[in-house]
Amino acid sequence: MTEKSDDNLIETGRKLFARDWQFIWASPSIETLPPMAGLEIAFAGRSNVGKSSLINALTGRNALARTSHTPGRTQELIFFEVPGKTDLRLVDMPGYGYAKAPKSQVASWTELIHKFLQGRASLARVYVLIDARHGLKDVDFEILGTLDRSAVSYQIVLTKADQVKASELQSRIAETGAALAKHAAAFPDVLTTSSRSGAGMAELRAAMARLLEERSS
Ligand SMILES: Nc1nc2c(ncn2[C@@H]2O[C@H](COP(=O)(O)OP(=O)(O)OP(=O)(O)O)[C@@H](O)[C@H]2O)c(=O)[nH]1
Ligand SMILES: [Mg+2]
Repeated sequence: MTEKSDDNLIETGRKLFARDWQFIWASPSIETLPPMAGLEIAFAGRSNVGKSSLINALTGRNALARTSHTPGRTQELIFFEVPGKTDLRLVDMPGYGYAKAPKSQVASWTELIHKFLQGRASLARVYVLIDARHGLKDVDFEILGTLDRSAVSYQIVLTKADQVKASELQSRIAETGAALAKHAAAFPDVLTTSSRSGAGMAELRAAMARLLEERSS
């Protein structure tokens, strides 16, 4: 099989995300997940890192996923799909770490996140979002550990790149990449994005298009 060129993948990714993405399911618990169909790609990260905003930017929709200034907006596993297509689903997740919510609730989201990441056969990849201003924190390493143990492939995406200077972004990419060396299931390359400016969206869409092609061939 010949490798598709980067340009081809960018175009395939653009088309994939120009489709009519819709909300299909919200699950507050591991017992109420939708039946598996096709591949799932999940977006995980600390509360307020920009998971829901990234899904909106990828799909070119302002309000597909609900966003907020206040950490703790997304409180369930939220599934998106294109009507009539069952090849790919996107999963928005509650955040972990600090949130403006009772401690018991944050603990139950965290348990839900870890359970979902460990035990979902259709989960093909997880994008772990990290705020470009802050880098990896202890709570992030707990998630990476769960993904390593369950052998779910994941890639780090630095978010809010518009908020840091180019030089700071370069050192954050380097230090994040270095920290990943010990993590078996991690992609070594770190992506950078801004949902505000659109930077990095074409590359992230292309990465997902590549995954879909690899898994369906
Ligand atoms: N400057 C900037 N702000 C962003 C970007 N992405 C998200 N934000 C802002 O960050 C805040 C949180 O965004 P959300 O998308 O709701 O974050 P989340 O990770 O889904 O948060 P929870 O659901 O609470 O875990 C909002 O005020 C967004 O406008 C970005 O690329 N640049
Ligand atoms: Mg959210």
